[in-house]
Amino acid sequence: MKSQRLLTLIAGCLFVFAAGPAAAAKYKVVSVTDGGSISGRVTLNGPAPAPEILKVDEDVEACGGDRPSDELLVSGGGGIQNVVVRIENIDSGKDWDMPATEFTYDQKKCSFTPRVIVIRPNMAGAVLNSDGVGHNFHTISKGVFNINKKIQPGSSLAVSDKKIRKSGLVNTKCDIHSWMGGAWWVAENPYTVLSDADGNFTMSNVPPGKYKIAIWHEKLGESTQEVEVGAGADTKLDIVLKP
Ligand SMILES: [Cu+2]
Repeated sequence: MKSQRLLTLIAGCLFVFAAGPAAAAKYKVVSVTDGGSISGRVTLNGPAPAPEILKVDEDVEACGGDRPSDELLVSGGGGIQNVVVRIENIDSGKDWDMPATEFTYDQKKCSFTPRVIVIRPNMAGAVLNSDGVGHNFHTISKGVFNINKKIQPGSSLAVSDKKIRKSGLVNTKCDIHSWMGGAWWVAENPYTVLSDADGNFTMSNVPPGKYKIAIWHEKLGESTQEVEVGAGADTKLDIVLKP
């Protein structure tokens, strides 16, 4: 009886272990010889709305004063920063080319810096606190990375390479400073990029084929577009989002 229970326990552990990293291991790295690229720009349909002014009513001396929200950043030319553009239906392709080194996510003057990051699964990193006051780092996600922890002034929180196994969205906030907000996007495959300050993005070495491009922005939400990539060719993709 005792050994049977032990066997059941071992089987249970094996199952949990096998089910854990499977989600991130779905993508298969192969050599891409005739790859094309997808490049383009994310722009706003219409004039950029005036940013909301965030009221700083806690630790004003350390944090600085009221500030415009950086949730929606639109350049002079209408480009939108911090949009995650990714291929959704791809099982195999190029190797991961985003750095495997640690990511850092800082809290500076009581704002997340940078606000939005794209990381890969099983990536180690650190959440820093460069401020003279404590932050209570709090993440919300569908089982990707959930934590609720105080980080002392000048200290940091280490994220081990075993913590983030699933892909998807992680929203970040601070329970002490209500205006703080940001996001991590854990990539499902290396064809996952973040638009720059002028809304530009590019994906290289894409195997020829038809793809569904998924688009996500913290404030403007999600949408999809279809593209077809030809061998050795660049496919232009213009993405227009509604304010
Ligand atoms: Cu804080």
